[in-house]
Order: sequence, then structure tokens, then C-alpha cells
Amino acid sequence: MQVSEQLEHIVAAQFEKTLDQCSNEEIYGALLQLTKERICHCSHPQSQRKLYYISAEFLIGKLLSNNLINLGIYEDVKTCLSSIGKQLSDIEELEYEPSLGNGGLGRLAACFMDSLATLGLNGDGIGLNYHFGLFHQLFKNLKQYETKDPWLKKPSWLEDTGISFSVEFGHSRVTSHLYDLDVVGYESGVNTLHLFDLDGVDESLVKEGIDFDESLVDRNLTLFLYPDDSTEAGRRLRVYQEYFMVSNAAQYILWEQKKLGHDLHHLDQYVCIQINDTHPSMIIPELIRRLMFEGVRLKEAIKIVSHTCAYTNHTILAEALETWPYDTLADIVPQLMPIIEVLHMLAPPKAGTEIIDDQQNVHMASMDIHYGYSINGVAALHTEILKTSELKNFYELYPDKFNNKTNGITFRRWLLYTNPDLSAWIEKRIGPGFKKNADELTKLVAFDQTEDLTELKAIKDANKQRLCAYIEKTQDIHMDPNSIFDIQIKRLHEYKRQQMNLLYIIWLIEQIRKGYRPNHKVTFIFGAKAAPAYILAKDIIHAILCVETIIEQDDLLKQYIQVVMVENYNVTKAEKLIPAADISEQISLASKEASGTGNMKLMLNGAVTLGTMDGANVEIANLVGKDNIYIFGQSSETVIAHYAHADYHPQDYIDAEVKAVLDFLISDEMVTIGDATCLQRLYQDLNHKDWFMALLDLKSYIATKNQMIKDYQDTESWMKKSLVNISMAGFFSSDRTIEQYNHDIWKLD
Ligand code: 4GP
Repeated sequence: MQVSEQLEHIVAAQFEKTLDQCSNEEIYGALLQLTKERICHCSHPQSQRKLYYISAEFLIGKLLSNNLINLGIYEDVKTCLSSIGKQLSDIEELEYEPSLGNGGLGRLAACFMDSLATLGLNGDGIGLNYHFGLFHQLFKNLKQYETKDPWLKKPSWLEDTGISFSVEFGHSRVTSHLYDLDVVGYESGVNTLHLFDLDGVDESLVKEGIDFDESLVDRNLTLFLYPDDSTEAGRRLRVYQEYFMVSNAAQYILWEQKKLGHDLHHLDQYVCIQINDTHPSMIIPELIRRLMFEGVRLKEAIKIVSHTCAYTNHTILAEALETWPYDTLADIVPQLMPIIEVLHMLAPPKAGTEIIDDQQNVHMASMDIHYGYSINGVAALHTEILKTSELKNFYELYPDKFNNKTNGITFRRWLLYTNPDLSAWIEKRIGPGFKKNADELTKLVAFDQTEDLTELKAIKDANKQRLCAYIEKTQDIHMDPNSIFDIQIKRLHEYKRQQMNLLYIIWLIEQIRKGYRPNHKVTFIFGAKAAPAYILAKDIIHAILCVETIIEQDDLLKQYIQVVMVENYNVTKAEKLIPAADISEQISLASKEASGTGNMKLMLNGAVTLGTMDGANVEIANLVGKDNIYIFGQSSETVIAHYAHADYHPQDYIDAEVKAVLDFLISDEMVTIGDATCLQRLYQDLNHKDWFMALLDLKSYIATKNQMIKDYQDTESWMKKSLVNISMAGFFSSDRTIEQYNHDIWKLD
């Protein structure tokens, strides 16, 4: 049936109207139904062996357009709507973005789901259905405030399955409720994302703040993602949530496998489980326990689970290698403790690899590594660092378990959807093959004649115009589309060094005031949420917002620079920002960014990277060559050595110029509009601690960024760089990543 015909049927049945009589809300509902009806005709990949990808986050973004694209009816729907004077983008605005993730790890899981379905691989996701998500970020008094982010509205993509399980804790027992969401592949099959919720979850418990009352765990467990973990209550909630997630996962997996008639003694032939970071690590003891209920003996259960589970590490920061006090676990999940004890005792006795250490802390990653059959990092450098430094002791025990899987992104969302004009430009030159085979993008390198580049520039300019209109509409801020758009969008974290970017801007302010005139106006755009309890990250946001205001109020400065901090940065905003970027800021302290995926999205959309040799930047640099990327800063070896010798002192890097920049943070100008305590704290930290070494690289960052701004003047040569970046981005398709996971780890078919 034609799209228009089907839509007319739906609205006639639902609203007794014709399409042109419908409101945008009604059209949205009808499109949702149409999409679901079409999905029903897609087949689920069939293979004996199935992957369950367990993750605390799935940052899936809005689904309407993505599903329409993957079903191949996006253009038809657009045409149909425009025939009645409507725009799909207006309809799409009505959709709430699911708030099921925080950053890269969650977005990666979403890209993986897309690629699994596209490649026809039998793999489902398992996670939680957080009602108020992470949080909604508001700026007030130049500071970040957090409010709840209610996104679960009707009509919804979620299907109530009616499936539920019982999950017991030390002091209580709760019932779960499973909601499923279809994940449609590009012109192919469909998989499922299973989101477990609490039966009887009570949204009315949340008034203003985001806190957790343990006595209400049967009503509040799935309200928030990552609540404040600076408090004991917050940390305990994580344990509750994590166990709730994996107990449901284990029960679901065994239920489904039994339904398929599979012999649980051979579960490892039928199932593989990918443990995404340490949040789902308790799946190991829980699955062992559940197999024992099914009559499998302990030793055999351990063996089966060890051949079933694989672990991905996403960061070397200690905060992600979760450890829980033994007593906390014993209190919340006492049933797991005998198994964890056995796992600890059976693991090879090697210093630094203990599951339960001398201080009675339980190390989740240790459990994953001893009892998982594959351990992977997410970019070549990251995996090397795991092997040679962070997880060295484990690598010596299990060299064959370690492997690298450089991250990727789905080009359906991050090119076809976000940048339709660029996609059309590409298709006109190399045909549509790149949509399924991203490597074909390399054919584009040949299209570097002036006419090609002029068109490419026009596409970038139009995207910048669109971003300007969006920011004007949403934040009432006017931006200059002719300025260079220098974009840093990612979680706010000291290691990502938004503070270094800010110090550059301050340096520039001081130069302009001394008479220097930049070659080109630059708009510095930030998008970032700070974890609610991360004080210094919030101070950095505050300082950025203060500087934004100072520039705005200064007639001289605003001719040359502007700072814009995008409020409530999320997937929807990323989709608007990325196609409009000229400069992609990837400036983490070398060794600290496991991979990055924003770097890949920005490159694919023609931005030129300004980065350190960190994470996947290293691979980007190798692919595009040194003329098409701007690299600065110290190497990961140097940084690791500084940490090892504890010999980094910010004072060693403070000369008169840097001092002036730092002093600006606590200048009268700043303190009159800002909060002196926050600014002082940041100032003191940078002067005396600077744990992520912003000052180490500041000078080379300033020089390299200046060079970049200068080079931007030569439009043709800049656009050539942009073209090379687009052409070489094919490697970063998540289809490639997923093929590698499947080939080396999952072996689904
Ligand atoms: C992130 C890493 O920080 C980022 O480098 C990587 O690209 C991403 O995972 C996906 O692998 N880690 C997290 C986290 O988001 O919570 O650990």
C-alpha cells in the first residue's frame, strides 16, 4: 500500500478525519502506527545463536525519522505531508527524546542496535526504562540546574509485553514489567530492545529534586538514570538498579532459550552476552545462580557462563571500573555472595587481579575478566593502554582474551538523516552504495575540483544557517553564520578539557583587548551536561557561561568572537550541531578518552579535527594524513609517565601569559557577574592541581588553533581537508565495528 493511502486509512479509523484535517499531534500518532504496521512485516534475524547486549544506557534519540529512513519510506512520507502543507520536521518536534543514556557509551549501544538489525544479526538489547532519564539541564544565574526529564508520553514506541519477573533484594522483593521497542535495520530486519521497568513505579514520588529513598525501592527504582553517586544512598541505588537489570536479563534469557527448546547445559552455544562496561557485571553470578536453579551444577554453570559472557571496557577512569564494598553487596544482594566468593577463590591468585580485595571491596571488572571469554577496548590506543598499563596484570594472565574493537557510528542517523544535502551531494557523485557499504566513501577523494568544493561549502553554510535559526528559536541567541563554528560537544569532564578550550577563549579576549585582530570571527559552541555531583565540572560550565556573557556585553569582543553554550545538550541537539561544525574539538588529555564517537560524527559531516593523539583521534589522523587534521599536545606515553612519577605540577607551566589567562577567571569582571566561590575553586584547581593537565598542552593548543583559524581563510584548501575527512570516515561505520564483534567475539552465524 502507498504511504499516503495507508495514512488516510489510519486517520479515518482513528479520528474519522482525512489527513489534511488532522492536527500535527494526530499526524504524529498516525505515523507512529504506520511505522509499527510496516515493522510487523520485517523479519527478525534467525540464527541459532543469539546476542544479548546488556547496557545501563541506550541513548537512542528520537525514532520517527530514523525508522522511516530505515524502512525506506522517509521521502514518501515527506512528500505526502508536504502535499497537505505540513513538514515532517514539525511533526517530529512533537516526539520526546528518550532519556535513556548519558554519553558515548549509551549512544554507542544505540548505534550498535541499528547496525545489528541492518546486518541481519540476531541480537537484542537489554536495559532499563528510566522514567525521568538522566536529567534535563537548565541554565539559571549562569549555572547548571537539573530537573527531571519526563519523556514517556503516549503515543509511544514502547510496547507493553505483559512479561514480568520477580527480583529479590536483601530486604525486599519487586516485580518487573517489560516494555519492548523495535529496532529496525536499514532496508532489512528488526531486532528488539528490551527495557525493564518496575511494576508499580510511582512517578509522583518525585517532586523537585532527584533523591532516593531506599524504603521505597519497589516504587522508585526505575525513575532516574545514574542518580547522584556522591552519597551513600545514590551508590546503593546503583547496586539496586544494576541487579534489577541483570536479574531480569538472566531470567529473560533463560525463559527465551527454554522456549526455543535449547538445552541449558549448552547455553554457551546458543547465547552470548556482551557486558557493556561494568554496570551489568552482576549478570555473571546471577546467571550462574539461575542455571543452578535449573539443575546445572555449580562448576558446570561457571564454565557455561565463562563461555557466554564478553566484556567491553569503555574508559580507563577509575570511576568506571566499579567496585562495591562487600558489605553493601551482602546487604542488597546477599544471594550472590556465595557465588562471588567461589568466583574469587577459583580465580588465579595474581596480585592486582583479585575479585575481593584486602579491603573487602568487590571489583566488578575483575569478575568480568576472569569469567568472560573476551575483553575488548574501544579504539586501538585504548586497547593498547589496557594491555600495557591499566589491565596489565590481567593481560599477562589472559593475553588471548584481549582484543580491540574500534567504535563506530551509524551512518543512517549521522549522515543520511542529519545531513540530507551532504548525502545527496555524495550520492550524485558516487551513487547510493555508500549507504550500505561505507568504504565506498573513499571514492569521493577524486571530487576535489572547484565546483565540487564550492557545492560542499554551500551545504556547510546552509547547515550553519539552519543551526543559527534553531539556536535563535530555542535560546534566543543570535549567531553569525559567517563565523567559524568551533564545536565541542560531549559530557562535561575535566579529562575532556572544556576548561582548556575556555582558557584559549580567554587568551583570545586578552589578545583582542591588546589590539590583536583575529583573521576571522569564531563562534565557540559548547554542549555538555555535568554530572549533578561533579562540582568542578559545574564550575567549568559556570565559567563558560560567564565568559559568554562578558563577550556578549562587549562591543569590541563581539565583533570577533562569540561563545554559545547550548542548553540541555542531547541527541536531538547533536543532530543539528554536527552538520554545522567547521572545527571539531577533540582535545582530551592523551590516554584518557577511550575512543570518542563525536569525533567520528563530526568528521563524517566534514568538520576538521583539532585534537590530541588520543582515542580514535589516532586512527582518524592515520586515515586522513597530517595535512587534514590538527594535532597538538603531549603523547599518551608522556602523560602516563607524568602520572606514574607524580611529577606534573601546573606551576611549571605558568608563565606571565598563562598567569594572565588564569587570573582572568577571578578578575573583577568575572566575579561581578559570576559566583566568586565557584570561580575561585576553578582557579585554585587549575593553579595547584590540574589533574587532567590542561596547562600541559595549553600553549600548543593555542598555537595550533590559531593556525587552524588562519588556514580557514583559504576556503578551497580548507574544503579539501573537509572532503578528505568525509571520504575517509567509512572506517568508522558501526557496521564495520559490529562485523568485527561478530567475527571475533559473537560468531552469531
Ligand atoms: C565512553 C568513553 O568516554 C568514550 O571515549 C567512548 O567513545 C564511549 O564510551 C563509547 O565506547 N565512556 C562512557 C562511560 O560514556 O560512561 O564510561
